[in-house]
Amino acid sequence: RGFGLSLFREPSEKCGVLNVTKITEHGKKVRKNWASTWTVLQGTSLLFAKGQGSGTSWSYCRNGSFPELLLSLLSNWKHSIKPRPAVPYTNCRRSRASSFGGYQSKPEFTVDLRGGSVDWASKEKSSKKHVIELKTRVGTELLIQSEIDTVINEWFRALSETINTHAWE
Ligand code: I3S
Repeated sequence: RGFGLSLFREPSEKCGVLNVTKITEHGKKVRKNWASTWTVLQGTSLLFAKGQGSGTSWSYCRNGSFPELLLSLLSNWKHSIKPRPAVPYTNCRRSRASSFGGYQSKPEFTVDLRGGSVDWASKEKSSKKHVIELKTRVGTELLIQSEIDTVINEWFRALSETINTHAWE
């Protein structure tokens, strides 16, 4: 099913710095811990970087530009969201994607988007603006946020597209 189409469809691939917190893990509520997190959408997986090491040049990354990173760091500082010790400028080019970018060998955690859902979070979920609520099939809920509306809108579109395309896999 859909094989013909998927042959011509580019696999999703997007990366950038987002503010992320888990709110539920395997159906159980967990304490929020917002952190600025290097995020990569690779196929049907969403990968989040461990705050260690520094990756390769990020000119490879289609979605993370230098001004975008600066803006996000400044805005996080303003909103007291702690930065990761080193933001990995991960290379998200498909040819190198398997290594999760340069020196970054392993993501901190990964979620499978298949069978998940994505929506804008209600005010009850977070007082922040531009918050995406992502629910996975296995009962993990994440909040994903950026102060930059164009950035978060693009992520919303990419996540929705991936989830809708692979809903029945
Ligand atoms: O939904 P909550 O619990 O009111 O979320 C806020 C808290 O997690 C707070 O941490 P402490 O309870 O440790 O003080 C965070 O600093 C806030 O950022 C959380 O709220 P927002 O609305 O920013 O997601």
